[in-house]
Amino acid sequence: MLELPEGLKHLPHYLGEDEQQALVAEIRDVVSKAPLFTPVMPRSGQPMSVRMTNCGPLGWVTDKEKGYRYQQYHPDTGVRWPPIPRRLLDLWHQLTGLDYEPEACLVNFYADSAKMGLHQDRDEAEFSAPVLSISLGNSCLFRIGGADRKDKTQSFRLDSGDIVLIGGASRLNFHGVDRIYPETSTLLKNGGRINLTLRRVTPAP
Ligand code: MD3
Ligand code: FE
Repeated sequence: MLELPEGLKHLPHYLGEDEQQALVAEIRDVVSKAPLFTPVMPRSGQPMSVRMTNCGPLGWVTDKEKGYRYQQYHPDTGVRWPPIPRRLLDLWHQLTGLDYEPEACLVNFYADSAKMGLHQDRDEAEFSAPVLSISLGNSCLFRIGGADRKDKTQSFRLDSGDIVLIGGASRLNFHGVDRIYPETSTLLKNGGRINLTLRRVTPAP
């Protein structure tokens, strides 16, 4: 019997088809105002295979010179990120039970060939708040380990409409996306996968 890391909650198929479709429409609107960009690794400038954008007062960005950070503006257009859609804020309050709002919603878009290497999320100043993740479109193979890169990892599949809440002891665990499973969802006409993560970045009020 394998158990998920303490503090990680997987809610399979939490969102129904209609709510998933509504979210995709809202994300398309976000992308029309804040176009997807290709993030690069600090120092090496190596492009990642995932494309990204954000909504909310702060957005996660990266470039060769300044590295990983949160900022108020889109890195290419210099325009402030669009607001987080009400539907996502409602889900945050319902699922976290917190009365304060998330500040960043990172939108990851995976083509069917994209993946994300094992990493920690540690660019936030507030680790007591959980991260809320929503998967849309094709399924993926998600991997999570421990707080040390060498800790053993376990993998499970995330399907469209699944929600993962990452808090407590698992908040600083290494994790990544090993692969996308093509043609496992009809939600996105051109395939691929979208992952949304809602995050508190600055200390909670
Ligand atoms: C476990 N995204 O954006 S979401 C990321 O599917 C990221 O796009 C993946 O890793 C994706 O940073 C995974 C689930 C998730 C999000 C944050 C975590 C798992 C996490 C933070 C700590 C531990
Ligand atoms: Fe992450």
